[in-house]
Amino acid sequence: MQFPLSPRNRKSPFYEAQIRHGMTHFSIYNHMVLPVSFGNLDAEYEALMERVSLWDVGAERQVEVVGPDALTLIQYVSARDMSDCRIGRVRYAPLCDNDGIMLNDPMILKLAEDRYWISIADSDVLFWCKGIALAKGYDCKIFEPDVSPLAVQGPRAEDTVADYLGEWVRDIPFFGFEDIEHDGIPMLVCRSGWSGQGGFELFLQDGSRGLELWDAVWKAGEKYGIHPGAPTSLERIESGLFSYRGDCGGSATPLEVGLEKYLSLDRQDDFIGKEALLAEKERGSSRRLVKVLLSGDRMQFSSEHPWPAFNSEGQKVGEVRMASWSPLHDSNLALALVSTSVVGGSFFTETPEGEKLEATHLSMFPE
Ligand code: THG
Repeated sequence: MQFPLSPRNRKSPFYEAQIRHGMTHFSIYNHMVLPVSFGNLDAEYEALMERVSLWDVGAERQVEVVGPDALTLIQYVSARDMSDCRIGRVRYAPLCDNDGIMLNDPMILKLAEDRYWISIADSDVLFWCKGIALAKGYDCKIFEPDVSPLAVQGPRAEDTVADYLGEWVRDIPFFGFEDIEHDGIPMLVCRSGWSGQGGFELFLQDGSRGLELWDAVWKAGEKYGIHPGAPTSLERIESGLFSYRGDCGGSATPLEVGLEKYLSLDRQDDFIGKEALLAEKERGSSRRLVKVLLSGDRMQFSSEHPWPAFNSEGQKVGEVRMASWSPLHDSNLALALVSTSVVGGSFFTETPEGEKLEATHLSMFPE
């Protein structure tokens, strides 16, 4: 099977560097190419855990909201209170529809009192926000700016970025950022990234400088053993980072997938989904995302399809969403969205090849 890329599948400003480093696997994210692997998942995992890994995450698009009603729009679409967020800080903030179903789980960056970037996961938040602003008559501009994040992750990420940009970056707090220009390249330097190993994201603000930025970070990271990589489905499950669509298929609420601590349900002001989420919290969720160990042989890449989950009586109780081999647990590790009736116990799943596997409870996600 081939996957012919076309101009519809946008490439990031770092794309040529991915080809140069021998990218072997990619995915499509926000209609763009998102690198997945350079052919050796073990080496990529090791570089992330022990050294430093450089990721083209340009597919994490920004939705810029600017103008007098920018905060009003942000507050209405975000289930997390952003009203007391300071300039230069980021919050992880689920967006929901009126039924409380999560539409995206972006990071929201506050650039100025009247200017925000919604750094999105894989769904069309631009259209959602434009539609809401139009219907509500909000006075703000909503567009996709020329911004592409490059992630530097791993225990030597800070040394790498400090060698490139200066020692001052060590003082940037988690989910804090600075808007700078370095050697004429405009970028926002943020301590963030979709791994539990620490690091930075450089939000490039001029797509024509992508390869220059990639090469400069690469050069700084060489003495720390920098390696080309990508967000890994394995490490992020181990670290408890949620993947919108991957973990829920676009039909779950943030309460079901363990994101309650990122919701501000006691807010005075209204936001989309508030009533539904409060009602769900009151009656208790009927499903929950859990981390489980899966029996069976070592899997290579993460599973392609969700697999059905069954209880011991053979009744369907949900889905195994993502499964991957975990060196940390020396077992296959999976995330499953299942009925609360089996949460905490074991259940079964069946692969497309007809193999029956047992799932043993490890923890609630994201703990
Ligand atoms: N970087 C940028 N944009 C993004 C992502 C990113 N957009 C899409 C996707 N990732 C959004 N999802 C997440 C999920 C988790 C985190 C960040 C983005 C995260 N969570 C921390 C945790 O759970 O420990 C901290 C959350 C907090 O304390 O507020 O970092 O990676 N640019």
